[in-house]
Amino acid sequence: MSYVDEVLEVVRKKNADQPEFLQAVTEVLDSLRPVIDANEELYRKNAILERITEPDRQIMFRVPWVDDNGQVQVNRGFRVQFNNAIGPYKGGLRLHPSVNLGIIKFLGFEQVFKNSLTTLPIGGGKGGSDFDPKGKSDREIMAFCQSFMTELCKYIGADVDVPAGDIGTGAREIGFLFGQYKRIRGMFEGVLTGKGLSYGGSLARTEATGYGLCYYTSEMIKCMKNETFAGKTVIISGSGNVAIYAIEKAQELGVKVVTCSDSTGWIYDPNGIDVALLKEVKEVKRARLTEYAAAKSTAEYHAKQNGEHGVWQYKVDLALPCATQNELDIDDAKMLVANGVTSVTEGANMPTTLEATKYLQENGVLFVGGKAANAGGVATSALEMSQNSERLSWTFEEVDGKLKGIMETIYANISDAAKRYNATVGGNTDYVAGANIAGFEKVVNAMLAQGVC
Ligand code: NDP
Ligand code: 2IT
Repeated sequence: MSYVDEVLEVVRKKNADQPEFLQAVTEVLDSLRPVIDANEELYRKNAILERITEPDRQIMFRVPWVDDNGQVQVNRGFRVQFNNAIGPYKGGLRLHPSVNLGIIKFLGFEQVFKNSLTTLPIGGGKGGSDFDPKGKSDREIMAFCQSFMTELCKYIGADVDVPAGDIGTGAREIGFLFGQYKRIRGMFEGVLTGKGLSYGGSLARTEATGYGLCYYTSEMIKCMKNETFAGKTVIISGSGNVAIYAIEKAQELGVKVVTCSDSTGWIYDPNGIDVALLKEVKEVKRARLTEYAAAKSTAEYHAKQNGEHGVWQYKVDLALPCATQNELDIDDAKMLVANGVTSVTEGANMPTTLEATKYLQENGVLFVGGKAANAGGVATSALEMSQNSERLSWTFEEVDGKLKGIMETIYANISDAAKRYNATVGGNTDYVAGANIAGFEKVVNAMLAQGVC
């Protein structure tokens, strides 16, 4: 049996109840086969694959807090510190009722490769809780965040582990978390990113993931197809941080975005999504998309029903999934291909199932996974860390310019890695393999140099 298959078998046995983690590991190890085969003896001797698939540590803790009725509530908190071979652990905190250890491990595992691709010195980690922020008052959110940080603060620090936002964790939550860290540890340091601008945040961090996704997509279609992003029509899913700023940048670049969605339904607007209205509904009112539809006569609102294709049913040029994992399945992929969609670039983490990914790639769709395409968010977090270290703030243009450069470099590096290993699929460069290989190479070199640890 090959080294990859041996390790996959062990990982599947040890983590049988964590389907998302197994999905992420299977995708990565499968695509690393050519690299592993070329270095099998060295990697086997050093147990590289066993070590890279096992987190350095997994922290789980009780988060008790008091709701507005005086009732004590209890949630489960997580921080998985996956790999710090190339820098302090870095990755977001997800607050969503679906969060469990397997979800946090999949996200932490992917973060290791993504952070390596950014070219910046950050290791991989992820955390969160099964706490549901929806419908909670600001006081309840603060109570939860303070309790969560009371435990988490024992394990993090500016040079140790630097959390940030993810689903359900935005500027408000980061503020409450930062305040509690500062209070308990007595230190004002860059322990979190995505901070407010008045206390160490970076300009352009809010926009970075969505903007970076557009910079990446634009660069790829320029290099691969000699086409411009401008003039294209696209579908975007989600209506949170990543989706909103992907829509904003796409429109700025002359692209028409005709959809957005949330967990209960989606909007189709053939005239293009009104991003100012979407921000008002989602960022200010924290309301549902029905409010968007009520305020916009050209928009159709569709309530989500199982078995429908949602935003994936429309005939457009490109698709940018920006909501959550496994939101694009094989039937959706078939519809995208039938509709002539030419590229799928992931703003979310693992939004496309393995089966759908394979189908898209084999049918000539340029497919780029989130590890590369959404790396602009964490890259800009690393730029926030740099600014905190030198106690300076860069201008929006400076940060945004660096972000654009990083996304173009990621494109070049993953294309180069794919070329070096002849990784092609469906007549295109295999960007999934390219990203995993390029991300892996840097981490593995650092692991080998640092000995058995
Ligand atoms: P937000 O919380 O701001 O928005 C999440 C969006 O996804 C909302 O529209 C939400 O709808 C929808 N969504 C969440 N869970 C589900 C679900 N189970 N089913 C259907 N829809 C769902 O999060 P972000 O925009 O920050 O994150 C979106 C994705 O991007 C995630 O995969 C995240 O891991 C990834 N990501 C985020 C980065 C960042 O910097 N924020 C960086 C890189 C990746 P609803 O409001 O109804 O729940
Ligand atoms: O998935 C991700 O890359 C993020 N949620 C951002 C992490 C970060 O540390 O900025």
